[in-house]
Amino acid sequence: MKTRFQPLQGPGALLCLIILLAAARLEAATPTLIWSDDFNQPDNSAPDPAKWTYDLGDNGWGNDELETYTDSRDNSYITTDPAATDGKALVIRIINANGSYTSARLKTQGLFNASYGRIEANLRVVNGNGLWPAFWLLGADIGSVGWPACGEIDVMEILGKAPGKLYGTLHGPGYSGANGIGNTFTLPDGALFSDAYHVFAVDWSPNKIVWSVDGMVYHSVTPADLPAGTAWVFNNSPAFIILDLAVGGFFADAPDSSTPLQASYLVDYVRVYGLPSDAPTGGTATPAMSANQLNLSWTAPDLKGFALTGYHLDRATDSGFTQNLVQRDLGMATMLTDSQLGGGATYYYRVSATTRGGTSDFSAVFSGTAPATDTTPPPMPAPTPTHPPSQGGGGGGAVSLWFLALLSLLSLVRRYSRHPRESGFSVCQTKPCRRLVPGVGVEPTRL
Ligand SMILES: [Ca+2]
Repeated sequence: MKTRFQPLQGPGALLCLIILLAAARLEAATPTLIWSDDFNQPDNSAPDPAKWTYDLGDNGWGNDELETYTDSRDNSYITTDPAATDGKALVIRIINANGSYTSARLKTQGLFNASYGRIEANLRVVNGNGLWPAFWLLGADIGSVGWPACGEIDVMEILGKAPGKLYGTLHGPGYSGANGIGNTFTLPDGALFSDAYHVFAVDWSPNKIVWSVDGMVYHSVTPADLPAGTAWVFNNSPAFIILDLAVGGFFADAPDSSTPLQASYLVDYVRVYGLPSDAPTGGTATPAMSANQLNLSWTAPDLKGFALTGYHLDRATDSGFTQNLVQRDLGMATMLTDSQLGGGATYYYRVSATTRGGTSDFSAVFSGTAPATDTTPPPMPAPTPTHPPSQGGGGGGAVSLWFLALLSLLSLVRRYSRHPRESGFSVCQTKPCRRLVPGVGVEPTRL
């Protein structure tokens, strides 16, 4: 069970930290899986509608393509595939029916946007002249700024006429279409990407995007690689994922009689990992007014669009964090009191942020010396009561008044009990007695 540092509640808060002799454990900055689809639903079912939607139609898609995209199960469905890591895969199938092509283009637009991190997919592409499978990203702001200002990251494009060659390309304003900034990777020994699954990925970070296949980096772009005067539109600019199988057009060339009438592009999985954020800054450890306590604080880092889930704090009695190391996972507060420290001892701290995108690096080390004595000012003297205090605070005054009223009432009862004929109050026991309630003018109920 984990114990916790406690958020600072107030100057008098006494918040305890039990010192544990924890083994040294440096927290690595680990990417976190933040979105994925393994396409492991029952055979012939649709791709998860919570994750995928469709582009539909036959408008050529800016490339004079031939296919009509549909949301039919003829063109996209889940299948059993022993070659997939989990035995299940998404099929995107292109069908040639008398020269009319139907296919599918799935996208996460409006459902999920990727940002900094690793975006990867395990894919088995197709072989055939004119076919053009792809795995790519478009800036989520395409609706407002248009293309190519939204930015486009082509993680994988492979042409069916030469499926041993992979294209990775970046498109943006001033470097789009044929002027995109790309590179290629060709499998050795005549191997084809259509023969087996391969993992295609980009690692996207501020001012840098890196392309890889099966872990081998073959392309990288930074703002320094852009044409002069053009803008890098990939910082703080989330993008949605697209998987499609096109045919024909400017890039892929036309299909011919050798092109299969049906071809299946297989998607084992798509996974998105977040990158760690920057480290927290401005850490301080200042003596508290109470003995044996330090007040800690720091400043949240730039989270780069990832949601903060908390902080991780290390404390030790040496700056190398090898002596008396204590490690805690905290909430989202950036102030807390560390207590039950050794008076006069110096403690060293470092803090990292935990986000949906992973754990950040540690902050710079900060330290403080816990006070040995209590410097809390003496409490204010209690005011002298002007009348005897009553129990129960503010309600005590009311109790006292009721008590006095009851005594008065008993006194009246005793008085009138000795003179029943003089009373109009409660002693009309043998004959009717009329008495108006003052100010109301109605008769009371006769007893
Ligand atoms: Ca799968």
